[in-house]
Amino acid sequence: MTRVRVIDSHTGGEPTRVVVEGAPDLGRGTMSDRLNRFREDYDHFRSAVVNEPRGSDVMVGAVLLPPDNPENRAGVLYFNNVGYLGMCGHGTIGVVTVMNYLGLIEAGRHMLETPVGAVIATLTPTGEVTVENVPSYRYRKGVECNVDGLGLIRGDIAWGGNWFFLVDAQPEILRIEDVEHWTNTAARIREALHRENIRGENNAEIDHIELFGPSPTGADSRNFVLCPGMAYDRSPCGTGTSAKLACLAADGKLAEDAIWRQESIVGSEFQGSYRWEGDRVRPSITGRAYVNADASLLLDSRDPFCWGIRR
Ligand code: PYC
Repeated sequence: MTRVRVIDSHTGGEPTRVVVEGAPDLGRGTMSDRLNRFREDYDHFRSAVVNEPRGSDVMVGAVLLPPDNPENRAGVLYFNNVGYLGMCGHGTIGVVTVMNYLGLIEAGRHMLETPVGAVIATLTPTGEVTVENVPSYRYRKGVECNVDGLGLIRGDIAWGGNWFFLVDAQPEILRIEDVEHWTNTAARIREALHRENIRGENNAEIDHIELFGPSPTGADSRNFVLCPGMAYDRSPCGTGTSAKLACLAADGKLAEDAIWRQESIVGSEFQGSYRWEGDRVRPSITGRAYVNADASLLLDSRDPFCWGIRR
């Protein structure tokens, strides 16, 4: 029986399960080297932590690791029900909140390494976390694709630590009551991108679809984000909000340092802003997480579903 200590939290309704003890030894090196090792040799561990019967499709996992550069506070790898994420904004807010819960960090600025670059997280004494994300940019504007049942639609391709296709769904209001409809719509958009071979820079797969509508509560916008494994993000999605900020900046629709209030389909909110860095933007995303479990997962090799139900 193997014991894995995890601390669960949620950020705006979106769960993060942080593995703090019992993760496989991924050796040393950059987070991207360690991610390759994780993917190649320990993918069953990813599935055991986040998939049913211990987890669920919506669970995002994180492994806390010693940093490659000792000047940074920690390294972190993010994963979900079907694979791995380059960065995760709601997850970083969760990780920082968990590190504080464990007494590993106090309020202040903390540099964390991810496979796609270092991010700086600032924790306030009241528990708010601001993540200065990796440089983000719009790659292509107004890309057309032909979607089953919708016809020709247009969207922007942008990087915010993951690849996004951003579609304006105005004037539709994205209501939680219609979540199956929006899941289905976003899934068909993703299928169309695959069918038409529409990709991010360097042929990267666009695995997140982000729809935008008006906010019913006075935020600047409400979004719906379909994640790679068909779960939708309950939070406004930190990397998705970063991609949105990059598009707003590129269109001259939001000034540097101005606050963008991004609401999710469940009504939770992140505040975003950006600074130009060359031809990219450095997004800052603010939100908060709550710790809701401190537990041990038990991995029993006699259990036929010890390594989770995989898709
Ligand atoms: O907050 O960046 C994010 C995120 C990505 C996938 C789920 N949440």
